[in-house]
Amino acid sequence: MRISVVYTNRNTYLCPAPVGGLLVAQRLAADGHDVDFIDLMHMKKPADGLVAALHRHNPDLVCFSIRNVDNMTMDAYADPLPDIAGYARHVRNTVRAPLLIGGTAVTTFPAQIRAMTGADWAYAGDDVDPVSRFVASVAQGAPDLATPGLVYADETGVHENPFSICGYADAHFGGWERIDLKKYRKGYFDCGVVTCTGCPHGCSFCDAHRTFGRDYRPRDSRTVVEELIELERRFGARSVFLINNGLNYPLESGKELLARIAQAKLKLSFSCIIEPGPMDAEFARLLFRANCSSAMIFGSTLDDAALERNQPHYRSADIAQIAGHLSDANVPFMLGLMFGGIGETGEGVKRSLDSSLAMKPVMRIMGTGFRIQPDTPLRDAAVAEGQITADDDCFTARFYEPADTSTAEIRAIIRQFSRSHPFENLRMLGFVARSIREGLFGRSRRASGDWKI
Ligand code: B12
Repeated sequence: MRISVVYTNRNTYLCPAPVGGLLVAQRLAADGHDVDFIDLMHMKKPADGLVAALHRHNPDLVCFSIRNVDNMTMDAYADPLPDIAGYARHVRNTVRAPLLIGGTAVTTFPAQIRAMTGADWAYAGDDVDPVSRFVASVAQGAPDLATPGLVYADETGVHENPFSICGYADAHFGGWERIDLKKYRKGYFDCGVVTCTGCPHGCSFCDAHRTFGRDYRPRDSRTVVEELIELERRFGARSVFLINNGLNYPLESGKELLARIAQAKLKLSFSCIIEPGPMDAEFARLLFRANCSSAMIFGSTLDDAALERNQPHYRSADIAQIAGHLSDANVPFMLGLMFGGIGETGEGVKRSLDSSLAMKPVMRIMGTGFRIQPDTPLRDAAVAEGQITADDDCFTARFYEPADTSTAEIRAIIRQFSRSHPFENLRMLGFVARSIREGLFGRSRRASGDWKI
């Protein structure tokens, strides 16, 4: 069967390459289908580009890979779905092929996005085996409507088959020749590489358990390093993002991977997220030796009372300790602070910002306002406090307002903090200058000792 797989994401912020869409495309190609990958990210005129590509390939099936429901950003809210519904209309007007949609956004809201795009089928989940079997059944002219994760409609209504998140322990990512990876470099990372999925923490605002799984499923560190080597040697990648919910979870597999990356003597550098929790000096040194260009300590507030209600698995002292390890190991790090959860107060925000000064991050990424996600404690709180109704499915974005402060007040506190500490930005300028230099001229590998695993 001829299949066109379309990456519909056009959000250029840090510009993630379509690793999931490519995994699906690779699998369908391995199954013997004639697959064309259409990447809308960098097209100047995406609708025209899509139509032209569809005319060329004349597919029997079109697949949309849809990443974001929205950007979850209160101050500069962006919702790509109306444009994506427009691309779906172009598909219908151009070819007589059915439309199958998937991707993280679809896993979160399969029925809603199916209805919005008019797709024939939506697929929720990360497992490509059912996708492969379903597409085979479509090719045989008898779509298997019992496929796990499939959402479809018939004369009796809309049906949502249950799905599970399986992770990528046995997956081999690739197919990068199907896209122009160099264009992604402009978004800083050539590509993302999955190292582990899952997160058991259940933070009040996060729905990772629904889309990324509850249990850690680390990938084999050898496979990850093979992918890094291929990205560097074959595709000239200089910088990648290691995809997981914190490279330090589980700590030992994070260390094993870092040691292997260091041994591989790659020139490419990587960025990663450090989730507050287990992390030690050895891990920080391994980050340096493996060529980590920036680590992002990813937290919400630094106010322990608010943390207790939103992210009880850590305290502000844990972040200070991690910052210390990273500084000692000479690993530049950013501090991600996201305010506005349950129990946040103006005083707590001020204390958080003040205590972050001693940590000396190269950059603070500060945000305000949590988008209320389905199936989260934050949603329960929003319903209990009358911010949304009990039947709200959260498809339309609403941002939580803490009871003892407001997102407007928090924003004012952040603005005041930035005005009061203008020199904090100098550290960031030095980091940006170094990043640009390394982006232009490549990065020399850090001297590494003998790290055996
Ligand atoms: C890593 C990551 C990032 C990295 C990306 C780095 C990189 N270069 O790749 C960074 C930090 C840059 C980032 C940024 C953002 N991210 Co992010 N990110 C993730 C994370 C943790 C993993 C995504 C990933 O790569 N998964 C692995 C790949 C292999 O899976 P996949 O793409 O989903 O594809 C699989 C399935 O979806 C399916 N599939 C995919 N396509 C198709 C197509 C068909 C037809 C079928 C059948 C199946 C199918 O099969 C694939 C293989 O299993 C997810 C968490 C999560 N739950 O997924 C959040 C997540 C996707 N991000 C999210 C958000 C909001 C953002 C930002 C908008 C944040 C911001 N405020 O700016 C930006 C947007 C970036 C952009 N320009 O699009 C949200 C999206 C939620 C929403 N409401 O839309 C998520 C879900 C996190 C969350 N729970 O809040 N992100």
